[in-house]
Amino acid sequence: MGRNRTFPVEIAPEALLTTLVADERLVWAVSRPNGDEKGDEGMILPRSVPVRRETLAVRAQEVLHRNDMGGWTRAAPDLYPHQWSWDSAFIAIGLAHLDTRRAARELESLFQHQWNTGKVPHIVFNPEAPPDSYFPGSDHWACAAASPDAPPAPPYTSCLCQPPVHAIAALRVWKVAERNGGEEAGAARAFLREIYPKLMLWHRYLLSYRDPEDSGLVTIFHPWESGTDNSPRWDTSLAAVEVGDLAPYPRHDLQHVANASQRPTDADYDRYLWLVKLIKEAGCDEMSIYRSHPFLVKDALFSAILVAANEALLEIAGLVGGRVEDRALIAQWIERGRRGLARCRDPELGLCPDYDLRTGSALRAHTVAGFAPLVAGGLRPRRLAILRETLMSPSFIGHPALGRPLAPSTSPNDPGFNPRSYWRGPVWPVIDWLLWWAFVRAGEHQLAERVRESSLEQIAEGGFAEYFEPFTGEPLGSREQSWTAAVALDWLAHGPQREMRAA
Ligand code: 9WN
Repeated sequence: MGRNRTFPVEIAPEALLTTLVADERLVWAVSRPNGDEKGDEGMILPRSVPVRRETLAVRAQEVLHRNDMGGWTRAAPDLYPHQWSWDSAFIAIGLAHLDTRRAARELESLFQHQWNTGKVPHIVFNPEAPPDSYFPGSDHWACAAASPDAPPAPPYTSCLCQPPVHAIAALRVWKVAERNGGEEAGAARAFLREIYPKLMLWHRYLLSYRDPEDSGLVTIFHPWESGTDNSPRWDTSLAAVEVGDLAPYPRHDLQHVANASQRPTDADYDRYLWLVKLIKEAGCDEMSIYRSHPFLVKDALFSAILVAANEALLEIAGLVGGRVEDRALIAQWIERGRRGLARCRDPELGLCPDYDLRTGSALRAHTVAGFAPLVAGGLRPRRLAILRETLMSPSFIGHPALGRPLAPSTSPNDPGFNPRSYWRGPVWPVIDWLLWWAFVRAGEHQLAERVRESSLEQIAEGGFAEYFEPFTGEPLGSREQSWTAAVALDWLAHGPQREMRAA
């Protein structure tokens, strides 16, 4: 991992426009003072200025360009100077519309650091990032390299993982390259052949080490593995974690946001670091962790993403001539995942909650992760209708005070809701991408279009922020977040007509 710049996205804006933007309409950017000292420097638009889709595409491309580290992309310039696993998958989805080879490279570089067990680490640390840029950084995780299953280090990796969006991204790269044809399609087919066994190993890891119960649901050991770190989903389970002696530690993350309230609290961080300490003490060994760890949770959204990723993997297996036994196995994984998600349904909530293995009880928070079965797909019409109804209800998109019809990460009716705090309320574009994509696959094109359109408006107005305040649309968290730019590019490449054709 070095800073060898090979990013070939110096495409002239005009070329980008013709290849990328499927929908030439305007979106409206409304500038509002947001009260944050730091504000968004990119957002210096006068009130109600129309932003052409082309301009938005060029700006998104520039964000990815600036965050490109040569073969991999940092999640954000200051707050996240390393390579994150599920961010990279979303980034590859966006990059596919700019350069399919570079998009493939994004995934290849991440999978170079796959563990022997098949685990794809949640962070690959950039050795060139300043030591005080992110905590816990590589030195904190260096011990993970002592595991016999760890990849050669440096670069060091964390020993956690994150939701497996990668097969979905790999298939997306292939589809764009196939449409472009010629040498690009040939290169993408070679990429699929190379990544397929690695994806197979990754999914096998999740379905064995992380589901020894054969439940179809993935066990996470840390809220960071969910990717929705401080969500009220984890409040009950985290409250039960008794934190022992912890050495003092820095909160570098707080330097990079306008206000500390946008990030997890110190009490959250104590628990995060205590869990990391226990995982390190267990030698990052899943069996030991399973025996004694105080945080063992079946994550519904992670499990649903795995189902959708297995569908993508099955298609990839067909394209690369994967073994018949492997294809049968992937098909079983999909069934197993769908059955597991069906079992965790909560008719009263209208959602699919997570499940605490330690207490044997459901974690009944009202969060967007409860729509996991939508993401997994393959729902019967009645079940789809219930989830759609819950999503459109005043608990989520139908809430009367929302600035835009986009799902807040936590329902404003949940006691843990906080509109400015990270995963406790703000709208996250990547989650909207997952919902949009689920609606497209389910043939719910009007809904899909509403999500796409509102998300693009939000980004045109607020920039490529990490997350947005759901009532005002104020950009929060990191600016120039790579995956926000990436999903914007994917949305721009999928105009409404194209979605209709996908039906
Ligand atoms: C911890 C990089 C990552 C995302 C996660 C998001 C946030 C890290 C942090 O940033 O988590 O992994 O330090 O807060 O919660 O989803 O992958 O963008």
